[in-house]
Amino acid sequence: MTSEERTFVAIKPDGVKRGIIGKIIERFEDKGFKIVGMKLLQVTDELAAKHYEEHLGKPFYNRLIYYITSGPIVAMVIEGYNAVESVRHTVGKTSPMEADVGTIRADFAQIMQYNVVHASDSVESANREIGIYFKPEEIYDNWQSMSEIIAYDEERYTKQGL
Ligand code: FUP
Repeated sequence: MTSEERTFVAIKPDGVKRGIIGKIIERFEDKGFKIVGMKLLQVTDELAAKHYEEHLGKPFYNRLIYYITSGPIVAMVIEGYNAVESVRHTVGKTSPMEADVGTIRADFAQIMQYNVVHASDSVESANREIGIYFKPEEIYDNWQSMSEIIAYDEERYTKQGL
């Protein structure tokens, strides 16, 4: 069974600085996900601490905060079927060396410290992260994406016994 979900994605400062925002967004659009929120913003130390609170105290924490605040990010809310897992699959493993070829991290990054993109790892994290970066009125979902057209077709076919 699949379910409609929302997840939080960010193109990190290295992605913005390298000028590959368009290429990364293209991966999500090509997959058929629906982008319902998107903005360029500078992450403050306070915001970074909230986002990465689970990593507080880890050896890489300070560098992680330094990196995520080193320039603007593109924050997105993405909707789709099993969006959390599916987006993570599209993004690839944390380390670009281990990520499968064809994933964003494998194709655009070399090392874990600069892995270009963030994606929520659970529905709970997604809700928390969306809440940190977006106000409800900054999310626009009153339009039909391909996934919704697919869902509509699916419902129609099922009803018709096809
Ligand atoms: P992910 O969910 O794949 O983004 O990975 P994590 O939440 O485990 O880690 C968040 C970020 O911390 C990663 F994107 C990169 C960085 N990190 C390190 O720099 N070193 C580590 O050992 C683990 C993570």
